[in-house]
Amino acid sequence: MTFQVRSAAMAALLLGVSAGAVQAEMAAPTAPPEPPKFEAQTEPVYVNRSDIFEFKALPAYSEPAWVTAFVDAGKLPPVAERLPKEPLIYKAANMPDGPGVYGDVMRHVIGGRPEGWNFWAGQSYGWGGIDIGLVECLTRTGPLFTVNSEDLQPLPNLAKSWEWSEDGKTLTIKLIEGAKWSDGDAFDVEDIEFYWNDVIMDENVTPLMGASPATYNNATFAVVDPYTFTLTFPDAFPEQVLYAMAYGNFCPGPAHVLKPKHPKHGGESYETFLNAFPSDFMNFPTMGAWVVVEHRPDDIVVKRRNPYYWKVDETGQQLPYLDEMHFRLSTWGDRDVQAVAGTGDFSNLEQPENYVESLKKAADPASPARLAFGPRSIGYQLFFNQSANGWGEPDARGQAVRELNRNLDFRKAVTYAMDRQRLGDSLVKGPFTAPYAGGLLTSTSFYDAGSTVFYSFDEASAKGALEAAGLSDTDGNGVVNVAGGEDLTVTLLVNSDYATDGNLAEGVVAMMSDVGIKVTLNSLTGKDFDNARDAGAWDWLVLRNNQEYVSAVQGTANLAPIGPMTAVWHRANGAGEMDLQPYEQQLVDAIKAFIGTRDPAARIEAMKTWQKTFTENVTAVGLTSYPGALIINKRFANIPAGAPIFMYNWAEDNIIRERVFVPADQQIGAELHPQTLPGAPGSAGPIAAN
Ligand code: BQZ
Repeated sequence: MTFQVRSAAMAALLLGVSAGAVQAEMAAPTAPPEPPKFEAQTEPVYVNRSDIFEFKALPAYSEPAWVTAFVDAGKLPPVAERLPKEPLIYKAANMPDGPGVYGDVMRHVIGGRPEGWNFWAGQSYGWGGIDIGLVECLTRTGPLFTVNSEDLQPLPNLAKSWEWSEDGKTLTIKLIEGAKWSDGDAFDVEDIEFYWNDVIMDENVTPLMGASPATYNNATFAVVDPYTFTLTFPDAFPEQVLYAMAYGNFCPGPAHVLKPKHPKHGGESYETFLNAFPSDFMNFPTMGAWVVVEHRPDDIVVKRRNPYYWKVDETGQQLPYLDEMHFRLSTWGDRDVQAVAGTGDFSNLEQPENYVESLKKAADPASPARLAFGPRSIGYQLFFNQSANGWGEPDARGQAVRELNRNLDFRKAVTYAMDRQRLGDSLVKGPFTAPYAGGLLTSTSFYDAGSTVFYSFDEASAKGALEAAGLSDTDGNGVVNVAGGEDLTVTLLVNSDYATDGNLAEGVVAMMSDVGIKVTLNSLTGKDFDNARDAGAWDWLVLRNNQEYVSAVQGTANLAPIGPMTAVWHRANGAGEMDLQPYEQQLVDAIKAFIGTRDPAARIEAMKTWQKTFTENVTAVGLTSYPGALIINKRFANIPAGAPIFMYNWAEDNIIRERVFVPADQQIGAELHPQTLPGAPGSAGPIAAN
């Protein structure tokens, strides 16, 4: 994609007028433009949480016939002994196609790669749903897109129930009783204790999605009994914390295999703990529905059903229905191509560059896949690194940029210089993209246009703002100069795993050049990008939103620097110090107010305050927002209507894969290890009954 680089500075020079003489008042901020109408193609069927599932004992349970052969061979206990006292039972009435049948496989395609299986020490599994199915968490929020707003609270999961004390400062959490890890080891409070004491509270350990004490309102933890623990908080009724117990945060690992590798429990070092379960370690124990039994690097990861999975349907069939899961190790763009072609089964269509082709292919009645757009829940922002006390260890140039990043006039110059319509059109023409003011997305229930400050595209105002920030092109070469006379050069970190991220970054480079800011791209892939992002090794960052900007209630702690590692744009330096600016402190106060109360009106007000403070101060520059589409192969049943690709979580969680099935007459026989089960942790792969 190319841009005509129109340089006003150059034109001004030709007219004998230095760019610096281009004086301009800054245009007044406005309300954000109304996004083009885009109706989600299917609407969810709204229910209450209790309509989806319950925990209770059934008189009898069943399993795939071929699994019984393992019981007969003495390799497995009978199914009733593999299930908890009261399994989680999915209600038939909430299943779009009712109780299913066993068999078949869901073939994912992902753009990431598994580093290893130690999520708790920060290893990535490659995303794309491979980890969502492997780390089950205390609560669950993905399916909340179907829950009535008046009943909106996280769903129970490994935490079967919870209760607040009278004074609202102690939360007592009851775990599901009698559930087992996929290797048969008991799941109980020992797993929670290890997660809390040796992952969350150990400063030398950072789980993959950065959970820290601040994620849980700095609670204190105590064991009550083998299936009960408490969290005690400084404020009353911080109900928000229940969202912070869903995917990505409170997802306990198998203490029986992790603990011995942890340096506090006899392990050699934090380094060896991190690398204790490399990506060729098979059959790593999980509470999830499927276990990794095969990994061919750069080719495929294969999972087989977990015979101890603790969820059933109302007829007593142990879940999951699907016996096998594939994760073809490719690219994110290829995921779209394979899903519409029918060689893959699932994709979150999230790169607008692929929209037209995918829509064309899916419109064919013979297409193997269904494609349905959801709400405008994908958004990109440009963040400024706002630490000036050493986070990321900048050199002199980088430090000078960070000082500028802390200057509101400089941040205003960047947002005035951003032609968001042009950015969106460069990805895809049509009603999809919308200029995005930054902060909460319009598809969020807490979004309030009246609290959203928008600086519309205006190059003259951009130059005026640069002037106000003390920047002008003193040597007339078209680039403004910093105090020491050098050209202002900014590095822009971008994730090269996605075409969209790269295209937006190139658009930013061109638009900044038009107002005299030189931007150089630092394109990194996968974990290198994640590590650079989290280490603060960047000046500016183009980043696709995480859940907090599309739901407000999931990942809320990340909306402000309330802890040393919460806000992506400002983290603590090596000494743990934070040099927050006054407006950032206001963001912290607003988020603490939001997560510290259960009063709906107070929460709405707190989020309005946050949105106004965030957008007025250009904490980040909103770039573009657009709807994603779920592409699912037509043979799958029990896909909930209106499933968004991204809201409280990604669609891999939202569609509840453990209750998805393929009618017997549509199964494609694509299993790579039919009639096998996971082997012992660390053993070579799947095992047969005989
Ligand atoms: C969805 C998702 C499931 C992470 C990842 C990836 C990482 C980020 C983000 C998305 C991928 C897919 O997103 O793009 O459609 O399948 O995996 O986890 O972008 O690089 O760090 O936050 O979720």
